[in-house]
Amino acid sequence: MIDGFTPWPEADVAKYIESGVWTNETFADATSRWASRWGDHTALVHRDRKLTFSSMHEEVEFVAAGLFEIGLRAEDRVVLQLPNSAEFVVAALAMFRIGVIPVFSLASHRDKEIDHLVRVSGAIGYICPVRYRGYDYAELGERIRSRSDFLRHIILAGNDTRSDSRLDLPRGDPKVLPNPAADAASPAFFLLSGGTTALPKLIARTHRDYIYQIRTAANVASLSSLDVYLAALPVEFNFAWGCPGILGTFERGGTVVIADTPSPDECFDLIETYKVTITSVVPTVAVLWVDAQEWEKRVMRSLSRIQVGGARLDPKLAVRIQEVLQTQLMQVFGMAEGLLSMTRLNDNFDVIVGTQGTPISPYDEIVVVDSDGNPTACGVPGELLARGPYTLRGYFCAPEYNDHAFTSDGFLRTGDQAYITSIGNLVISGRIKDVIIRGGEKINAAEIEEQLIACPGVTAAASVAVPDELLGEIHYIFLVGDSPPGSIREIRSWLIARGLAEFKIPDRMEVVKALPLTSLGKVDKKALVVAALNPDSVRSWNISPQLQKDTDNA
Ligand code: OOB
Repeated sequence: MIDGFTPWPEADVAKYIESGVWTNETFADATSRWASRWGDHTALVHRDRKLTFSSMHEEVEFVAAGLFEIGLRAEDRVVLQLPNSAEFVVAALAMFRIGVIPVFSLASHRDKEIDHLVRVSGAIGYICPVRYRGYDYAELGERIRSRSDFLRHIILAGNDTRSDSRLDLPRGDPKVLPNPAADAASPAFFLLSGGTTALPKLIARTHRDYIYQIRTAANVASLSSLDVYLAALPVEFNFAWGCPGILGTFERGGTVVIADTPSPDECFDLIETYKVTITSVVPTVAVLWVDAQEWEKRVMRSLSRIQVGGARLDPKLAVRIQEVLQTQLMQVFGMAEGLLSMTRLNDNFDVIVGTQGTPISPYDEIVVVDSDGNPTACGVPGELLARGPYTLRGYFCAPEYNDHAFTSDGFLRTGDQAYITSIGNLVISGRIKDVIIRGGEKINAAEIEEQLIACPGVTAAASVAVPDELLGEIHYIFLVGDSPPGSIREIRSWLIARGLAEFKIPDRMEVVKALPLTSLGKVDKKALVVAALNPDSVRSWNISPQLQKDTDNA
């Protein structure tokens, strides 16, 4: 087992194995099982590329051999940064085949994030397109390699023409391949936490925990081989990858269609063309779809289910989704760390519209606790804790962080505020962790603040989530200093030059004299949100000490 991975305690391992929750199967086994069971049925469609289960399996073998010939071996880590494509899926399955562990980076990540992922995962390889949507990933790869002591292989998925759309993975002779190397208990891939520290923590997902997750989620979503799943969100997002998503669809012999973007234009065409039956989106995408459908009615009769999750879904929008898209809504609360809670297809209207359902597995354990760690009464909000057969027991290589991220009995502190309704459904009612969820993308406040404070002329900074009709939340920053940047454009250039991904750039900024503090001396972010929503309000904290005295004496 690789160093830095936290296994489940032995008693739980025995319990999950005896009960049949975990099996000995790896994703390498699953890929060949799918090919024998579903052979000529279409597995994967992206643009003009179509793979059956058999041809996908063959492709995986060729690419696994290509990666093996380059020198990648079991337990090596490789940062995988490919856009939505059949190649992403093939590359990931090929790595599972030889026991190499991909780290799922977001396509939007840049120097700062990739450097970090390489460092914490100990990656020796990085797979990226040569160029995509005008961005030169080949150059990014070179910069990353020049800064790393151990990153050896930059694997460009493309030829030298630097064309924007063509992705080619290395191929080799499958005869060189050893028998599948990994075992079911070992990590299959790494997801990134949207958590509370400045840079994302790594979440090792093992073969057996994730295979259990995709099967259980496929049951809850009633997937069968007749289903066609549209991967509208980024494929590296846990939601699209396996809740039940791409892998859950394969597991049931269904077809996966991959979209380049979640735009209604593109996705509605794909839904019509391929008779898509199920998809998953974040609330901001759902808004775009509903608006587009109201504007110009499209025939999407095949779409029988839509999963919505990743951020709070307004009940009014939940109603509109069902009415306008004429499909059954499933609310999903999920996290890369594991726990998935979903409304069920046969739940009543109020549950579907107003709650995030119940955990998908009878082996999931959830508790809501108050600030002293005691369980709250029904309907009373507190922090949601989770433990179970597909929820991690420790972040990768983060022993100190793990000490407070988990309770002494192994429950993950989710950082989400929730309550349980009288009939047992979960409602996410707020957030304790300092994260901005902008259009479904997670931005860590501490990471941005750290960057802003490094900016010349800035002495203090706060990054907050302000409610927004369209994006759910927008990213607002407050700066203090003698000569802070005067505009959001300057901030943008500063952050981009620091190598930060573009989605983390703040939407609005305000320069203030001081940041408000709570009685404990921490930055009072609630007061900042109120200030952001009421720009004309008089704020006592935004007055210099001298002025404050003068006001007091007046
Ligand atoms: C999904 O996963 P992550 O890891 O990107 O983000 C997890 C966080 C949660 O802790 C929570 O703060 C928020 O995203 N969240 C929701 C939510 N679903 C996720 N907040 C309110 N309501 C919801 N329904 O976002 C994710 C992973 C798998 C499936 C779906 C979403």
